[in-house]
Order: sequence, then structure tokens, then C-alpha cells
Amino acid sequence: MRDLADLTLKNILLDVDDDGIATVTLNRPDKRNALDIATIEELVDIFSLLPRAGIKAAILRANGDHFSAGLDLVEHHREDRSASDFMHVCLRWHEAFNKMEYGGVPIIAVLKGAVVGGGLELASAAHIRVAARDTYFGLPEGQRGLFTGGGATIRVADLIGKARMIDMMLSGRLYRDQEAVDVGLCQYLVDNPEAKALEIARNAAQNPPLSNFAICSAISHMQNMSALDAAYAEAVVAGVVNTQEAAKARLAAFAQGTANKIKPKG
Ligand code: 1HE
Repeated sequence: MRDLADLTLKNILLDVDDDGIATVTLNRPDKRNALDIATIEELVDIFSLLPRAGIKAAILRANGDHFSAGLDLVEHHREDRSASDFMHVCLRWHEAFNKMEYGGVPIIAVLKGAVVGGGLELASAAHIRVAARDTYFGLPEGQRGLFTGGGATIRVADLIGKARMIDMMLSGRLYRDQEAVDVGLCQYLVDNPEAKALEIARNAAQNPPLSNFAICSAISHMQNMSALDAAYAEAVVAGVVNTQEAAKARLAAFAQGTANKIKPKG
């Protein structure tokens, strides 16, 4: 198996700290972190390996003022792709984003500036979105004569509902501020999103990896199933997770009255 250290990365920086928290940084700020095919391939490589590399949680962030301006429109124009070519490009986007959503490693996205088009598709493949106060969300595909191709019809519609998604695409509406939280585009809107994301990642990393695997994989899979099949799958997953060795000490602590209590702080 390839190791994370063996990856050759050009547009993305990858760092893993001593606690097993990976930081994945989009690093094309001069192009507003537009997603060219090379970046997508790097995302495929990284997120294919993370779950098997003992990573406990990952932060997805970007250098520069904007999270991502979406599809690299200049590359798309230059390549003059055929329908078949672009279908295969989209399939690589799906490969990358499915590895993220279904990989089982908690991914926390740190958002700022433009989170538009394919940038929003990328952000919506993360498990938690933490936004800076200057973040705005848009789907300008229609204005560019394009359509979503990186899973927005699934993930963005899932986050905000199809009526809002269609409105964004027809009217060019941008969501920002508290309204973006209220409609479900992000879960946190804070002054220091990098610190908040790290705090969330470190908390999540305290959970046993098998629990996080279920949270960051099984829930998404079950959303794709009938209620009957999802209930069956949930029982099977719970059978494995809820009897894991790593849970035993925690359950013993609770039985002995020494475990933390689940109460709001303060
Ligand atoms: C880009 C891209 C890009 C910037 N592809 N190169 N996405 C969009 O329609 C959004 C397009 N971008 C913008 O509206 C603006 O660039 C921003 C609001 C994000 C930022 O504005 P600003 O003033 O800070 O930057 P800029 O001057 O517009 O751009 C700086 C450079 O980044 C410039 O390159 P340069 O070589 O001339 O310096 C831009 O060309 C470059 N750049 N955005 C390529 N998107 C799977 S289907 C998904 C379909 C979609 O994602 S559609 C949505 C596309």
C-alpha cells in the first residue's frame, strides 16, 4: 500500500501532527483554489489513503482569501473537452468526494471567502463545515453556461433542500452570515474558524476510530437505503461498534460513576 509520505502533491499541502490529525490545504491561492484536474487527482490520492493511514480526523482548509472558486474554468476552456471527456472528469470528482464522505475519517472543512460551484461541492463532502464571517456560498454554474458535476445535486440538495438549490442556480442568490447557518450550508460561523475546526477535530479524535468510522461512513450509506434496509444495516453496524473492545473501558467507567456526564457546560 502507498504511504501518505509517498504522495507527490503539487496543489495541496498535507501535514499530519503527532496526534494523528491531518491538515489538507488547498494551495492555489493565486487561482482562488480553482479545482483543476490535477487537484482533484491529489484529493483522490489523499482521501483514498487517509482511512488506512491511522488518521483520526482531518481538517480541509485553503490558503489565500477564498476556500475555492470551483471548477477551473480556464483549464476547462483550454481543454475544449468533449462530453465524454468531461463525464470522466466528473467521475474523478465523484471519486474524490465519495472517498471523503464515505471514508470513515471525520473531515472538518474550514471555509472563507468564496465557496462557490465546485468549491461548494467539495465543502459539502466534508462532515462538518466551519465558516469564517466573510464566507459566501453560491452555485454560479447556470451563469457560466454550465451545470453542477461534482455531486451538488446530491450533497447540496441534501444540505439545503432542492428548492433552495434551484433558487441559488436560477437567481444567482448567494448565502452568507447567519442565514447560511440557518439553511444548513455550514454548522458554525465564527471569528476563528481554524481554531474551531481544530477543537472539533481534537474532540472527534477522542472517539474510538471504529465509532468515527460508523459516524462518517454508515450514516451516509444509510441515507441511500430504504428505511427497512437502513434499519437492518444500522443494527449490523451497531452490533460491531457497540461491542468493540475500545468501548468496554468507557462503559465500565460509566457503570462505576466515574465517566463524564453529558450536560451543557456552564
Ligand atoms: C480562476 C477561477 C476559476 C478565479 N477557474 N481560474 N466558478 C466561478 O464561476 C467563480 C469564478 N471566480 C470568481 O468569481 C472570482 O475569481 C472570485 C470571486 C472567486 C475571486 O475574485 P478575485 O477578484 O479575488 O480574483 P480574480 O481576479 O477574479 O481571479 C484571480 C485569478 O484566479 C485569475 O487568474 P489570473 O491568472 O488572471 O491571475 C482568475 O482567472 C483565477 N480564477 N476563479 C480558473 N474558477 C464539476 S462542475 C463544477 C462547475 C463549477 O464549479 S462552476 C463555478 C465556477
